[in-house]
Amino acid sequence: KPKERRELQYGPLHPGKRTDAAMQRFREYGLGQFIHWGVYAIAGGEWNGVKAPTASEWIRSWSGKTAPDNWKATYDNLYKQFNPVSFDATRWAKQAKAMGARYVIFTTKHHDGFCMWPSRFSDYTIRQSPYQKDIVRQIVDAYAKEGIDVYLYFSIIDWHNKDYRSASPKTAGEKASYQKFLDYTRNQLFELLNNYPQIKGFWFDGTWDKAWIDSYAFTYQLEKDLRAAHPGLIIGSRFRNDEYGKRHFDSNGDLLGDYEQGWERKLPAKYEWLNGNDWDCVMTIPPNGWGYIKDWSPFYTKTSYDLIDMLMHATSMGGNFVLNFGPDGNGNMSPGEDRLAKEIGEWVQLNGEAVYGVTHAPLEPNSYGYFTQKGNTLYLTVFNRPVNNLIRIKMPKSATEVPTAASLLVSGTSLKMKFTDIGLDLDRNIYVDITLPDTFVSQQPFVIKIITKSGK
Ligand code: JFZ
Repeated sequence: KPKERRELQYGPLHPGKRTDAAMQRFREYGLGQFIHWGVYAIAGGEWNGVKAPTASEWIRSWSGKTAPDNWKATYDNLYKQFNPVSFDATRWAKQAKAMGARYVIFTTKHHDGFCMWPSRFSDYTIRQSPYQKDIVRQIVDAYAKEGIDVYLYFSIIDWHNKDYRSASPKTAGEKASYQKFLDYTRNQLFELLNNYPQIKGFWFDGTWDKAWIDSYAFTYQLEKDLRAAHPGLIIGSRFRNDEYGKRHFDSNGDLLGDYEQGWERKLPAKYEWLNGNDWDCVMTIPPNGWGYIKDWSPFYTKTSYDLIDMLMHATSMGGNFVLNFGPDGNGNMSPGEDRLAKEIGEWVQLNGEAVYGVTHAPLEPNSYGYFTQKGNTLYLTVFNRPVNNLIRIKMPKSATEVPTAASLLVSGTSLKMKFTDIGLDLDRNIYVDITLPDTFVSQQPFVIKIITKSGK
């Protein structure tokens, strides 16, 4: 017997998928850039004997044996040294553009509470640092100028605000204090919308505390008001929960927000897991570190090959892939990030047709690589080239589109294509063999472009 649906007062504001232009644009991004930048960049994962094993942006809360007693106070004074003299938003934006990023997500405020814009509602902002200038504005302007859509990361957790708490408020005093925190959060969000009206959305984080979860009536209204103030605004599933405390998906399993925001440093193995929802995957280069890390040498850091694989994995399942950068305290990307941005950009420059504005292709996954689709064109990005140079594609017998021509995207060279009976099976699937020329050598993943035509 089908489970009865729960009557919800604080479920999704937009049941079903959005069809407006802003959301359609989101679906077509393909590749994005995440930037984690704040006071933690000065520490770079290691400061005063404190060494964050991974997540360097969390260093304030690493309280291992070697941490001095006054470590948190030390961290809370680091902003007095935040003076990224080399910061040039235009340089970053141009790099992101060259990498092929179509949107950027920038940390306006991480868990430590430090605001990268001069917030009127806090005394712990870029204005109080020696640098003084509004960093969020520079990012928004420079990226917008490059045609890259801007999203603002915002942490609800705020270790600096004395009214912030993780446990649910119990006493009247606690409740009044937490209400102050909620009002502060609301004020900051409207401040960001007012200051930077070009932004396309918010990327929320730090929303897992019980106090926030219990504030579902407040957060519901807040989401409603933010959307009303900024038509087209995109908010992921990590902002709020329903009245039963269900996060990302409500008590009926329906998505909260415009896209699934839970794909963090992981990718779905099966397209079906996504239930047709929009989504993006945010990914670090080191194993789990979002802020600047001085020394990458203890870690495996992903190569451009790894990252392009993940990019195509994501786009083949209808998602966007967002690569994180953690600039240093002076305002420079690390040399490793510079190199990866360049390598990814070179690849995307050649193969972008298979990356942007594509959808999931309704074909069985194969071991060669990933399919993406645009209208009557299929793209197969090959990561594993078979030793016999023969790519066999299985189409379901129900396929209404059949392949008519195949070529190498990078050169336009047409490829021999034959329907084969070797694979003929009881299900009468259609098998198409594409032969790669022996003379075609590639050190990179490459794309086979397949034109299909209605065959029925
Ligand atoms: C959060 C932050 O704590 C972290 O510092 C970083 O900003 C990242 C993007 O977001 O970390 C999370 C949040 C959620 C999950 C994992 C890490 N999650 O749902 O698996």
